[in-house]
Amino acid sequence: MTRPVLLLSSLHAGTQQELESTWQVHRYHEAADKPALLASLADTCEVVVTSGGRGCEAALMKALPKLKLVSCFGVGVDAIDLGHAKANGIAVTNTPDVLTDDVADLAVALMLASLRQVVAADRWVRDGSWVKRGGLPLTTAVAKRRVGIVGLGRIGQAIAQRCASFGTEIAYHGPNRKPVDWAYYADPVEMARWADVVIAACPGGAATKGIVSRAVLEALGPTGHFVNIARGSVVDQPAMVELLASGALGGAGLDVFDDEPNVPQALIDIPRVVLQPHHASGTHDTRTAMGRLTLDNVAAYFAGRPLLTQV
Ligand code: 8YV
Repeated sequence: MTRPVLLLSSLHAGTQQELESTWQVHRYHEAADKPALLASLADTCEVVVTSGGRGCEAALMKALPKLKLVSCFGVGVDAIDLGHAKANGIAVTNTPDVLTDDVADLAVALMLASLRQVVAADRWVRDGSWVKRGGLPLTTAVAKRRVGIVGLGRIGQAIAQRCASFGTEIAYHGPNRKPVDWAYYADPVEMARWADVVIAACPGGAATKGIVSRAVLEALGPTGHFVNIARGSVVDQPAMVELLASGALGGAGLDVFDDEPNVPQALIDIPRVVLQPHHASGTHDTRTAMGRLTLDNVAAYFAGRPLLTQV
């Protein structure tokens, strides 16, 4: 109870409750005078807890010279300055594996929703179009499609396995070829030329910024669909919006955006695009499991035990 922990953003309720009943938690995000809070913790605070979305910048780490651990509620650590952490002996932990199934499920749900227009079809029934106009305009079959996955890590592989069960052809792009039977494309544009659906499942950060470029989206074309459960930064969002609006890109299912929670009005205005509020891991089961890992890493650090995960 005596050890201070700096919390940078609100967390899954049960996780935050347990964190606050176990350690002396200071809520940075709610502090009126943030510099004063940091100054008051400078001599004592060894642990920061944050979310994938909030991350942790170098300036904040610098303000806490005793900092030894950043425990991240989320697998993606692109918003954490890993270079600064590494150079200063600050461990960074995350929550891999426990969210893989849910995130892969939502990727597939977005693919199905985009190809089969599940959300537009729901509106068709509710707004009386079925009665007034008859059946929904025809949509696109899933089984015959070619799916190209950008990033064949844990989540990308789980998406590929799910897609395989639908009978789609599968290929992937990433920095390295993997020991799998699926076709590898070193060039994402070439993969998009081959594919009907491109699914982004890679980490965010500098290495993947804009990897789904205008050229990738143009190669996917007017009958192609783009799904993003990775990070908004991995796609050229202005190009994506422009191509979707003009019909040069067929459809999209998006869980992540630049500048969340703000979504461009131009995207909201395209009814065939399926939009989600960055909640691929947002189930009771998975958020509880992510919280357990986040809490257990903090406890392991204070007890001097090995960390359970490390970036
Ligand atoms: C969470 C995520 O929404 O794990 C990640 O990288 O993007 C999501 O699971 C997020 O981290 C919670 O803030």
